Amino acid sequence: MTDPRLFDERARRLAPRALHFPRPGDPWRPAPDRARVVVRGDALEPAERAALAALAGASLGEGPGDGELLVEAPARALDDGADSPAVALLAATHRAATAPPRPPRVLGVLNATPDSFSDGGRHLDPGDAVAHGRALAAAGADVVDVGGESTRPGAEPVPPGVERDRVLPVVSALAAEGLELSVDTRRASVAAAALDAGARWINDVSAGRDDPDMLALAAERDVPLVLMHRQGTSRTMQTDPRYGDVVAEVLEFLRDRVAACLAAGVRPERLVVDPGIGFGKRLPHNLALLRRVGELRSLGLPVLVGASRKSFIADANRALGHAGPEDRHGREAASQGVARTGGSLAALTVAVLGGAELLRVHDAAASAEAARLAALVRDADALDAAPR
Ligand code: HH2
Repeated sequence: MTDPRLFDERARRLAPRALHFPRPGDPWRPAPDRARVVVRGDALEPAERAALAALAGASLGEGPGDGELLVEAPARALDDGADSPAVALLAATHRAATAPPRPPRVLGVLNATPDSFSDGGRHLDPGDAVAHGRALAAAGADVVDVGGESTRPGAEPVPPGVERDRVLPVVSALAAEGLELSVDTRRASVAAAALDAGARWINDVSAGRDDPDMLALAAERDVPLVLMHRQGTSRTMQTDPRYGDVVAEVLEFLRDRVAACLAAGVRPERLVVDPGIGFGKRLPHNLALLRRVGELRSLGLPVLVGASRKSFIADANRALGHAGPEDRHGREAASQGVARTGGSLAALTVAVLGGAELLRVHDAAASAEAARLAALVRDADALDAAPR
């Protein structure tokens, strides 16, 4: 359950996060009995530092980033220091990061666009799009994510009327068949129309920054809202993305956006956070976000990862001296679904092992199967609970 302390002013200044991979050889998930939380040292007041240092078995050391402090303590000890705001915040951060993730759910990508990077142009006709949405659901997508504007690097924005006309007939038809739908849009007017037509989620790659009305809409309709990190805009984001510690910066951004949502009246139970793989990130940034996706769980919210078929997979191949099919045949191969399958499933597996609960994918059948298996590996006792 989300702890509001994770989003208050104090938390935003301290920018706490649970550290999952401080050393090679550490386990995939943080040990529930040992808290390992990073805070910004210069925002820690002397009394708070003293309260942390006084915890039984605690140690304060240098954190991974500039000016950061790594606090390690037995989780039990954190309860004893709950009077101190910093200790209470650390306890909440640790609890959120170690809460067992729920079984993963899959969002199938349905782009009713002429120019999406993977399936652009294939589902521009509403009949084709509806058929594909149906197929995604039949193949195992729990939610179908309908978009009418490409966000691929370099994409030009489309007028809202055009976006609405692409999305609405598809949403109406699939909602009438009982599918759970999300609308992938940065515009409140498009989101509102899609909700009226039967969509149940808003997926906003701008995290409510591109349209000042988006957060109020999400609050009023009380629907799930995906907040994604993006550096720059679609047009510019891959020009020269830079970060210090990409995970810390993404986390800080998401914490700010969550706070803005709460201030606008969105209930925390409705929020989902997403590191925005490929949105203003180079290969090392994308890999770090996948490897350390569990740190995003310290916000206490479900994490969504969309890595499916993205170009970082081709970048990884190239970096390792393997030209993938998409390097030889360009976008055509990717659009036929033959490219990047292995990389997509590998990225999804890493995300699930790190505790991602939602996966945005193109190939619903293979992804749902991979997600189930990865979750079974992650949650060793899940098999005992499952019917056989
Ligand atoms: N990625 C894309 C679009 N929407 N939404 C979320 N929450 N997370 C993502 O990673 C994400 C997203 C880009 O992929 P795609 O829809 O396949 O392509 P395009 O943007 O070109 O339509």
